[in-house]
Amino acid sequence: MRILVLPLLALPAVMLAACSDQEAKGDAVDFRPPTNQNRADFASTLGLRFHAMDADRNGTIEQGELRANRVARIMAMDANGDGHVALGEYEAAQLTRFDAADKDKDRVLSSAERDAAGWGTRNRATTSTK
Ligand SMILES: [Ca+2]
Ligand SMILES: [Ca+2]
Repeated sequence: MRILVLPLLALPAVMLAACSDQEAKGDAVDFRPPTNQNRADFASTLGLRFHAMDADRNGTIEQGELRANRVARIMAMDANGDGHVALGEYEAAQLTRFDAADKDKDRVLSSAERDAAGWGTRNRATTSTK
């Protein structure tokens, strides 16, 4: 898994490094390299992201395991209201979120679609944390 994930994480860093000169001059402070994310790739990251949040490794996410800025968004995924977000609940909510953002229904999220949905930056930040 590490072999598959690292190039995906490294590519944006390489692209950002290539743009850093331009950013340093302040010409493109908000510039982010355009990227497309297909649904299967997105789905394949969900388990890792879920387990990264499950600090006590009990297989579910509880409110106390979340950073303050994530509590409302993640705990809203608790579909059965038991106070825990199970992997299945997390995956279902995230794929619903992906599909809602995928306006042209091609199962690929463009940067424009992520930005329009208001979660492009947040999604990249989530992916790049441990
Ligand atoms: Ca937990
Ligand atoms: Ca639950």
